[in-house]
Amino acid sequence: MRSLSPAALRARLPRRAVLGAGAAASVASLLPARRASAAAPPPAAAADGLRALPSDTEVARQVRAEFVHSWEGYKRSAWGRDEVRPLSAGHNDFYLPGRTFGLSIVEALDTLWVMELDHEVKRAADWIEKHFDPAQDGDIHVFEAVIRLVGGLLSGHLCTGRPKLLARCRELADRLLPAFTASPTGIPYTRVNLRTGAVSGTNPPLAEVGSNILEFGVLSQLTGDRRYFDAAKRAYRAVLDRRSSLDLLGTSIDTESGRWTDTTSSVPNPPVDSFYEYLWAGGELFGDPELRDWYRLLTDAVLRAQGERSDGRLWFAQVDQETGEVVGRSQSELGAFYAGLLGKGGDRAAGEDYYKSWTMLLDRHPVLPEAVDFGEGTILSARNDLRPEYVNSSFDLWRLTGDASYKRTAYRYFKGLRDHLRVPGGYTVAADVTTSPVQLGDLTPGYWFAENPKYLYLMFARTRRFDQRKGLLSTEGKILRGAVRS
Ligand code: DMJ
Repeated sequence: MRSLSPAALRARLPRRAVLGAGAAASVASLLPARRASAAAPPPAAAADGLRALPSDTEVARQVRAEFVHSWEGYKRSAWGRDEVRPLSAGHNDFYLPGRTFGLSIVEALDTLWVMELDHEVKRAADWIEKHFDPAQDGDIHVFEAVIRLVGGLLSGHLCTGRPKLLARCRELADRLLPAFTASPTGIPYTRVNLRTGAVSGTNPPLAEVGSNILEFGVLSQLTGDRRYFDAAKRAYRAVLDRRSSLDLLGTSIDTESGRWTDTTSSVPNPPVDSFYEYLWAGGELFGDPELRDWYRLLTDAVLRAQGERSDGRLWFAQVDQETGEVVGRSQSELGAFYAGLLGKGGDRAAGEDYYKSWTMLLDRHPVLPEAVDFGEGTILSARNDLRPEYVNSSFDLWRLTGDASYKRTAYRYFKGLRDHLRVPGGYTVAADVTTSPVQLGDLTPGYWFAENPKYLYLMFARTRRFDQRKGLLSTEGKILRGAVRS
């Protein structure tokens, strides 16, 4: 894999795609009063994080304690339901109103295991084996079922060895499969009724088209049944066949006609984000040369057409897939995962630079806002949905480089959440991170139990249960390779 230096990347950017001085000045308004530069002392928050970083063992202990705090909150107020509302002690039905898949239990399973909370692992796995119902009568969101439930059951099986978890996983996957097999193009429908198999929803964004191949591929490996992997690969091929002359993809596409319904290339923002992550990871996990080639081809095009540098910061603009014309400069926090992906995919310098852009925001907002406009230098959404993407990249880049600075920024991220989003009932989302105190919402999203504490724990704990060299996690933080049972 080729590594792209910042200088090379800059040289490859089309002139019109590089921000002018005016735009650069407005980006600066996202910076703290004391600007970060190589010569200047680090901003207060960074210096504090550096001074205050305890030993790895101590950080791992703190992270585990905070995970247990939120897990106990879920158990107390919402056990068996999808998600907890930690302020009101209520719950949220994530998939179907009035129904439950025990989402937070499935999400937490491998995190509980990796943290050696074995009594809780048994309790969670017992609940799933007894109560998890993959045949409920309702139209379920296929993508959210694959990355959270199929992935959670798979990793739960890989970590614990319990065969019934794999059986539940396979039954659910079989019920999701019509979304792929009923499609004339191979591009999946967005919803399927788990009981009847009826499909609906013909306008999936790319994340929903591609973010299946890891879960379906591992399921094929474990069962010897190729149908899952083949369905996921067919969906990828259908989209790659429809790339533009610039080798760019759009944002959403029609299941039945195969025509683009949104021709904006919006990498790494949602709703395309994990489409690209799964290309790289699929190539890695299954040794599939086509997936590897597709990742390289598309990533070269994205770096060429969408990368923008301003004030030394790297961001990604939205462009028309046919003309390359810039149509927007918004950046979602969900896109922060891309720093780690670029690093893993061979573009280490670009990945590290993109990570720095997000760290600059962390200097200013210890709890990151959901979205910014890097052209205007404004916050587009001041919410925070307890997002894991920044620390996902800390984890990926630390594993790749061994650079301790990623531990320091990860710890600052952790402290920001603990200082601002911890409540007696666990951890909650924020309605506005720009107010003091931060204005809180009332939800612990299921992914919290799968992602943020796990990335942090795996960075600091010297656990025997995870192989740092071989380990591979899904977009939902599920351990799909590298769980060490013994
Ligand atoms: C998670 O469900 C997954 O990481 C997904 O790929 C998109 N992001 C959410 C959490 O923000």
